Amino acid sequence: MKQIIAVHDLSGFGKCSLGVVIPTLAAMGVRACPLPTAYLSAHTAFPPCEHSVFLDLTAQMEATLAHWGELHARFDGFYSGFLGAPEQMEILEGCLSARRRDGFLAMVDPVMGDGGKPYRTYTPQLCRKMAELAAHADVITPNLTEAAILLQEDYDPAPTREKAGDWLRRLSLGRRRSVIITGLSLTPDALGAGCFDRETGEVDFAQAPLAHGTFSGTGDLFASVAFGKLLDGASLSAAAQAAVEFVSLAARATLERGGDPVEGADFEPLLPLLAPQKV
Ligand code: PXL
Repeated sequence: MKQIIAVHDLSGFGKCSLGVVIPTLAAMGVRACPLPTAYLSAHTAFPPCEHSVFLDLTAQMEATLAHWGELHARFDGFYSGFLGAPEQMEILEGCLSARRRDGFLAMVDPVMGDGGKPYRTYTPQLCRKMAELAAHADVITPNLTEAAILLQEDYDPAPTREKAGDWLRRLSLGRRRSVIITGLSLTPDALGAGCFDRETGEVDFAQAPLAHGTFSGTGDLFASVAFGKLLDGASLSAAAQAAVEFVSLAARATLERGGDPVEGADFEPLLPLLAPQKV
């Protein structure tokens, strides 16, 4: 069974981050060992209140990695998302350089913002650190807001194919990493992703029916499915297509049930669709 390090926050309410990553990868036959960056009482799309909890887990991350080292735990990959503090970057850099070996897959979802704005807890310093961490990745999965931050460009909610292709190539840092930009819409009734595969040097687009609404956590759901597929040996464009279709299905099912998009997509009943094919 493949085993990976999953670096994200744990949010108590609102489906996102480790609450999405662990069950999704489990459904795909991958054991995700959580290395939580922070505990939040609810994700940041909910307004803060006097009781909101944000517990920075930087110190526990360092100790946890040391413990895993003593246990000689072996990992097939690393997937990081929401970071809790700039100091976590050095810890993760050390974690990656110590564990890299042939076949190890490092994916960084540079979670920083959405809708053209950084999330409430993301300072400019934390965004700079995220860009440094992403430089170590084999694959990155920014949304359009995060792509603009990484490239220091103005946010564009609807780039043309040509502009998206240019951003994808530039984000690959001269083919050092593959790139999937999420939240790209090529026609009014579709939403999906664009990808640049460092192996082939090709740009490709994956699209699926649009579900109207701003869903929390769908970037995490997308990245989890794409990562599971890549670990299973899928090409970048096949992984992106599978992820786009699964997120679209979960978002549409949520709307059909009258669910609230801010609470996230109801992906749980659909997880059996991700099960690896039995021979
Ligand atoms: O889905 C990205 C994400 C992860 N973790 C937390 C968030 C968000 C987006 O809002 O608030 C805590």
